[in-house]
Amino acid sequence: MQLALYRYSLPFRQPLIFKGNRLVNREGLLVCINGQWGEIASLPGFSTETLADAEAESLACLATMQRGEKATPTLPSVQFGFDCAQRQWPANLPAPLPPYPLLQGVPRELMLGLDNIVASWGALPPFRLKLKVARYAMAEELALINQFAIRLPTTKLILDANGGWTREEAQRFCMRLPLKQIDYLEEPCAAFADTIAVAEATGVSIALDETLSRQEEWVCHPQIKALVIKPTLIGSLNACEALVQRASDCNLRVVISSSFESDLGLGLLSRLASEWAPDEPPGLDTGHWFTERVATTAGEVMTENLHCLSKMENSA
Ligand code: OSB
Ligand code: MG
Repeated sequence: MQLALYRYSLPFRQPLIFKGNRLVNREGLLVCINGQWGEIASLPGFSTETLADAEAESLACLATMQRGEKATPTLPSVQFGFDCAQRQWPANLPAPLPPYPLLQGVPRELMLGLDNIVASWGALPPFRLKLKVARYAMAEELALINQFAIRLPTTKLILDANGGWTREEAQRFCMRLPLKQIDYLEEPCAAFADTIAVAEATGVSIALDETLSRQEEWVCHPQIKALVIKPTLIGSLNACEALVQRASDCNLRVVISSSFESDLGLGLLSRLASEWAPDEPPGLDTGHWFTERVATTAGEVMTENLHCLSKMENSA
């Protein structure tokens, strides 16, 4: 058995802010078990564990496996990495759908760049487009959304508030949305009960994201339209599959979404998306924030660019 753990650090094109954490580089781990890779990349602001926690648990799990015993990680990012590295991947997955575009930035600047953005798509604008909300002045965010709705009449917008509003703020915002062009709004409020109250008061469709990774209780509701599944935050592939099953039971769409993993992690997530949600464009448009890769375009991991934390081989 061959076991190895590496650490990567990939610079972002521009610093990104995750729930108040300003990140210049994305740091994570890559685990290799008998030639098969997994990625362990807890995300500051979103993961409950730190990268140091994940590294310590990963090394302990590798030592357990080295002794010929079964490792059972407990931290979500470590579970995801070890599960991917040991999974029997299906041989004939459908070709992955391209991710829907994610536009991030200051509304006023996005508004100034709108002509260029629209022109870059030419005659074929995307079916869906995601914008972050609850970050800047409400009037500016609404102005941008309304401009997109007018300029791209065939595009549906996905909005994501990351739980940033009170019930009243969310209601004020949603009353002024062009609802016909809103696909869904992710997590308007921090509490599930507030999110449902906003949906009922305004008619907006909802998707759950943080509610799932925080493992909060939730119930099906006619206005919940989709589950956004971030495997790095959910953890084991079994737990992800249970959510896919629950979505199917409630007739909800499943959107597999990134937590800003490297190109390697994005490739794994893309394969999971084509298996679990073959008809749904995934939320994986985060790779363009990186200026470097961990693997070649052919999928060969460039270990010479990584920091090796452990490398072991035994006869088992
Ligand atoms: O808010 O959904 C989020 C990435 C990291 C942390 C949180 C989020 C995201 C994304 C990923 O938005 C892209 C997507 O879901 O479309
Ligand atoms: Mg989200």
